[in-house]
Amino acid sequence: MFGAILPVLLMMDIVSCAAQSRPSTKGNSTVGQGDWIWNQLYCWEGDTKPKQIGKIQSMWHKEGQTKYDLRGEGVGTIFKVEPATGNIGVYRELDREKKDCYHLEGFVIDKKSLKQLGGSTNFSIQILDLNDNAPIFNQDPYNGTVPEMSSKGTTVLTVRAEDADDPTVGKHVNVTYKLLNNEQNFFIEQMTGVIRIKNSNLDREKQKNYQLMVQAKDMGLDPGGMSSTGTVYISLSDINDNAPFFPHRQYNYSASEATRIGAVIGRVKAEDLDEGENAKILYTIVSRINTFRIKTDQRTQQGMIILKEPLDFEQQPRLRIELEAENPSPVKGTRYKTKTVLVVQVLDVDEPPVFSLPHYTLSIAENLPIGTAVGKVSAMDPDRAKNRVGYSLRSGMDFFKIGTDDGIIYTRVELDREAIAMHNITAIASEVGKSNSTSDVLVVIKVLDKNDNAPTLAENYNPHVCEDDVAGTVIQVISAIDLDAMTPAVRFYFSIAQMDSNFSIKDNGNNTANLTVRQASFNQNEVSRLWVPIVISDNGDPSLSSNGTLEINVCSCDRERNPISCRHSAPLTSRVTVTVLLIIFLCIIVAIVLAVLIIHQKMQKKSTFAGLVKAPGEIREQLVRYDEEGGGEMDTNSFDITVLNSLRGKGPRPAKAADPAPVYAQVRKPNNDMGTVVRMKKDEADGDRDGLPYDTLHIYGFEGSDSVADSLSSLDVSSIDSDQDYDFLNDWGPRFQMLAELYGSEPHSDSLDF
Ligand SMILES: *[C@@H]1O[C@H](CO)[C@@H](O)[C@H](O)[C@H]1NC(C)=O
Ligand SMILES: *[C@@H]1O[C@H](CO)[C@@H](O)[C@H](O)[C@H]1NC(C)=O
Ligand SMILES: *[C@@H]1O[C@H](CO)[C@@H](O)[C@H](O)[C@H]1NC(C)=O
Ligand SMILES: *[C@@H]1O[C@H](CO)[C@@H](O)[C@H](O)[C@H]1NC(C)=O
Ligand SMILES: [Ca+2]
Ligand SMILES: [Ca+2]
Repeated sequence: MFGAILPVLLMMDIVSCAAQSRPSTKGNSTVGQGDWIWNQLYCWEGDTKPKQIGKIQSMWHKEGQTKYDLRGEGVGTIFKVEPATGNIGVYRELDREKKDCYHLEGFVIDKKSLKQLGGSTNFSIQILDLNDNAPIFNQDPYNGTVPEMSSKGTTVLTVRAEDADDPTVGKHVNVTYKLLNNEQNFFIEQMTGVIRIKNSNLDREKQKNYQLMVQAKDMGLDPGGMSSTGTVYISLSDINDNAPFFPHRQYNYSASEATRIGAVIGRVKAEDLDEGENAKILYTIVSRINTFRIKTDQRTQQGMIILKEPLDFEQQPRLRIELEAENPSPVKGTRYKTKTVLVVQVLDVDEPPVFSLPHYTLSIAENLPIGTAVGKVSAMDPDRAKNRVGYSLRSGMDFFKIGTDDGIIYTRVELDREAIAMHNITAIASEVGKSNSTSDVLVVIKVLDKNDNAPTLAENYNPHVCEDDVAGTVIQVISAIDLDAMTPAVRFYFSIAQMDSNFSIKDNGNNTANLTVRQASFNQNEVSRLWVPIVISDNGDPSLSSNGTLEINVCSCDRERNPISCRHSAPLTSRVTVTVLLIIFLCIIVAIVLAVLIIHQKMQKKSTFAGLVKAPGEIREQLVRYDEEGGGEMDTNSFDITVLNSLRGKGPRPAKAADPAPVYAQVRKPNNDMGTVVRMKKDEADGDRDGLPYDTLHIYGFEGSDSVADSLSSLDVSSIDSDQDYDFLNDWGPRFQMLAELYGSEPHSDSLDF
C-alpha cells in the first residue's frame, strides 16, 4: 500500500513543505513518530474531484474500538480522514499560489470513552504546483523614447513579466518574450525582454510614435505554456537633422516713410521640420543696407524686420535686402544657411519743409537803420512735388520781419544792444497753399556792440581834502562804468577839465585813476568846498566822453586823514525838505494874520453887547496847526464843529445860566447825523448870550484828497465876509447841503451877519 506511492514521492522530490515540518521526518518517505506511521502526504493543486492522498496509522488503533481523527487547518472541509482506516482525502480544489502547505494533527479516539488514546502526530500536506499562472508584465503600457536616426541595436527599453508559479518546478516560470506585430523597426530579445532598434533610419519627421504589442510566455522555449500581452509605446525624440528653409524666394513689404525708428515693418518665417531647440532660427541681413535690423521672435521663431534708420521715399523708394536663416545649433556639425529676399516699398508721405540748418545764428550791429537785412533762412519741400516755401515769423515780430518768399530777415526797429543783446526768434516755413505743412526753426540774432555809450563815474564819490594835506596826497581813487560791452580791450581815460586846478589826476592803467592834491594848503574858513570837473573818455571808435564833477569838502582831519569837521559836512539832503519847510513857514505866517483878523471881527461884534464885553485878556483862542488835513468830508474826526457854530448866528438865543464856563468849545465827534449835531451846537451857542464867540483856527498844510470839491480852507479867503460866490455848493448834492447853507447866497445867506 505504501510502496506504490513512494517512487512518486521520490521522483517529485517534495521536500519543501516537509522541510518546514519536523526535522525527524527529513530524508525518509515513510516516517514514524513514536507510535505513529505515516507517509509523506501531497496533493495537486487545481484538482476538482475528491481524492484520497494517503494514510496515517497508529499503534493505538484497534479495529472497531477506536477511530482516527484530525485537527488543524481545513480539517472537515478540505481534508477528511476515514475514522476506521486513517485514509486522508482531499475534498476541495486547492491553489498552491495561495497556500502551498497545510499542517495537521492526527489522533486516535476510543469510541466508547471518546478519549484520546496515546499521543497525537503532526504531519503536513504539500500542495504540488501546476503551471496555472501566465507571466504578467510589471508595467502596462511601457513608454520609451529613443532619438530618431539611432543606429541598429540601440536599446529602447526592457520589458519584464513575472510568473507566480513555483520557480522550482519545471519551466513554470521560464518567461520568453516576443513582439506580436509584424514589426519592421524594432525587435525584442526573447530571453531578456530588451527592445532594440532594427531599422536605423527611423525619422521623427516622418513618424514619431510607435506602438508595439509584446507577449510574455512561460515554459521557456517549449511550445505551449501560458502567455500574456502588453503594450509598448515608443516615441522618437528630435535631433537636428533638418535645416531651415524659406517657403518663398521673395517677400514683399511696404512701409511709409513716416515709419518710426524701431517699428516692425514686417515678419518673415523660415520653416524647420525639427522641433524645440532644433527648430530655433537665427536671421541675418546679408545686404550692406543699414536701414533695418532683424530679430527673432522667440515665441514664433519669426524674424521681425525692424526699422533702424529713417526711410526716405525721395532718396530710396524701394529697398531690396537679402536675408539668411540658420539654426544656431548646427545641423550635424555643418552650418546650413538658407537665403531669401525682402523687398520693401517705401510709401511717400507729404512732409513739411525742411530748413537747411537745425538752427540759425545771425548777428547784426546795433543802431543800424530800420530795414537792414540781418540774414537769411531757407527751407525746402523734401517731397517730390517740391512745393514753393513761404516764410513767416512766430516770435520777434516787434523787432524783425521776414521776406515771405526769400526768407531774408530785416530789422523793424533800430536795435539797441544795451537793451536786448540777443533775440531768439522762431521762423516758420510753410508750403504755399498748405497751412498744415509747416516747420519751424530757432533763429538766434546777436546784436553786436557799437560804442554808443560814454563812460561815467562809477559812483557818487564824496571825497574830502584835509587842511594839512600835502601835495601828492591821494584823496580819491575813481573808476568809471560804460553801458557798452566791457571787453578787456576797453580803456577809460580820466582828465581834469580845468587848467589851474588845485588837484591832478593820475591814471592807474586799470580803468581807475587817483585824484591827488597838486597844490596844498586849504583852509575851510576861506574855501569850504571845491569842485573838480572830470572828463572820462573811452577808447571806442569813435571815442566817447562825458563830464562829471567831483565835489570836494575841505575838512580839518586827524592823522589818519579822517575828517573831524567840515563846513559842508551836513548838506541839506534834498530840495524837497527845503520846500516843505518853506511852505510850513508861510502857513504859519498866514495863520497868524488870519487869527488877528478874526479876533478883530469878534471884538467888533461884541461891542453891540456893550455891557457884556469882557476884557481882551479873557478872549482865548485855540490855535491848532495841522501839517495835514484829515480826509476832507470823509474825515469827521479832525473837524471842529465850533468853527461852523461861530459862523451861524441865526434864530433866537435861549437864555442861559450866567455860567460862561466852557472856555474851550467841546469837540464832539458826531457819530450819526452831522446835521443834528450842528443844529444842537448852534442852538447851544445861540442861547448863550453871555458867552463870547470862541474860535478855533485850523491851518492845513495839506488838504485831504478824498474831496471832489476844491479847497474849502478858510485860509484862501481873506475875510469871512468875502463876496465870493459859493452857490455852486448847492449843485453838489445833499452831502454838501450844510456847507451850501453856510456859505451859499440862498435865503439863509443872511445868516452870515456878525
Ligand atoms: C505612456 O504613454 C501613454 C500614452 O502615450 C500615457 O497615457 C501614459 O500615461 C504613459 N505612461 C507613463 C508611465 O509615462
Ligand atoms: C537763445 O537761444 C540760445 C541758444 O539756444 C540760448 O543759449 C539762450 O539762452 C536763449 N536766450 C533766450 C533769451 O532765450
Ligand atoms: C593810486 O593810489 C593808490 C592808493 O590809494 C596807490 O597804491 C597807487 O600807487 C596810486 N597810483 C598811482 C599811479 O599813483
Ligand atoms: C585852489 O585853492 C585855493 C585855496 O587854497 C582857492 O582859493 C582857489 O580858488 C582854488 N582854485 C580853484 C581853481 O579852485
Ligand atoms: Ca530632426
Ligand atoms: Ca533643424
